[in-house]
Amino acid sequence: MNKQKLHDLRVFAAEIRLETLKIIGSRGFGHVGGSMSMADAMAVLYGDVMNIDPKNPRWEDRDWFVLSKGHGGPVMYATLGLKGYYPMESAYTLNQPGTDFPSHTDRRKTVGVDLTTGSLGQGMSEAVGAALGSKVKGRTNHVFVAVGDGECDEGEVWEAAQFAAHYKLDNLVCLVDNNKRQLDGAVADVMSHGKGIGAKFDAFGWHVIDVQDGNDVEQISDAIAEAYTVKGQPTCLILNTVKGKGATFAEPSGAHSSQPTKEQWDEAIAASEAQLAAIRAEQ
Ligand SMILES: Cc1ncc(C[n+]2csc(CCOP(=O)(O)OP(=O)(O)O)c2C)c(N)n1
Repeated sequence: MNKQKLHDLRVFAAEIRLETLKIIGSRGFGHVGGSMSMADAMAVLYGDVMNIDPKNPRWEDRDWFVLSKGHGGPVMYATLGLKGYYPMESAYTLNQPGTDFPSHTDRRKTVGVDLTTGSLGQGMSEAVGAALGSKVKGRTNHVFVAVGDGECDEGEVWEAAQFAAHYKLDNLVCLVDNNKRQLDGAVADVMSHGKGIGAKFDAFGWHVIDVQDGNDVEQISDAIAEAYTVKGQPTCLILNTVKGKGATFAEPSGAHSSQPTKEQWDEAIAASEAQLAAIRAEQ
């Protein structure tokens, strides 16, 4: 990747982090952990990879993105706002009565959200259906789906994975946000994954790419470029991420949801602004 593009994607990821904090901060509490771990993947998808048109969100031939771990809604709202799908301020009504920005993503409410999610596991099936539908219609687009490592406890994820491999859905890319934590603590303690989530996808017939640092935009980008070369199989990216990445009050503990004090919010937003300024100054 050329230096300018790398720089732009790192800036975009830092902008997404800052806006994610502001969006959740407007409500005072929410799923900071699993939103922040996804910021770099969102930057690569929406900043470079995906063929989309914010002015025409339902354009039929667009690439699709499904946030199966729908509780990460804020990172999606930050990304779509920065892409110009709506004025960012409208997302500062997160989860308030009458809002178009519920805590979990809803295609009927938020412009740019392709499919509704929140019940873990279901988004994976929805994405598989969208990918199959694209094939049936002869489209050349791609469908991306993000699942959590805790979400991979759901049997539905594996039914969908089996189906996707059977139907050779090489237009489908699954990103596993492998941040090692879920709601109740460490994934390894709550429900371990045997030889690993990647080994499972491999056994189900997927092409699997282990992205050592899932918070590195260049590594994510390289992995997606590889996914685009794979024929006859869906691809799974294991993104080894950090839960709460970049949120001063959440990263050390890897908390699932957070309700920090006003001072902690102010500190986190100031740190995130400083981080963005530092990345912008690099070149
Ligand atoms: C079917 C279902 N069961 C339980 C929940 C409640 N829930 C929301 S998030 C979560 C943990 C998810 O962990 P993970 O997929 O690792 O998410 P991340 O750490 O990336 O935020 C749970 C159990 C749910 N949303 N859906």
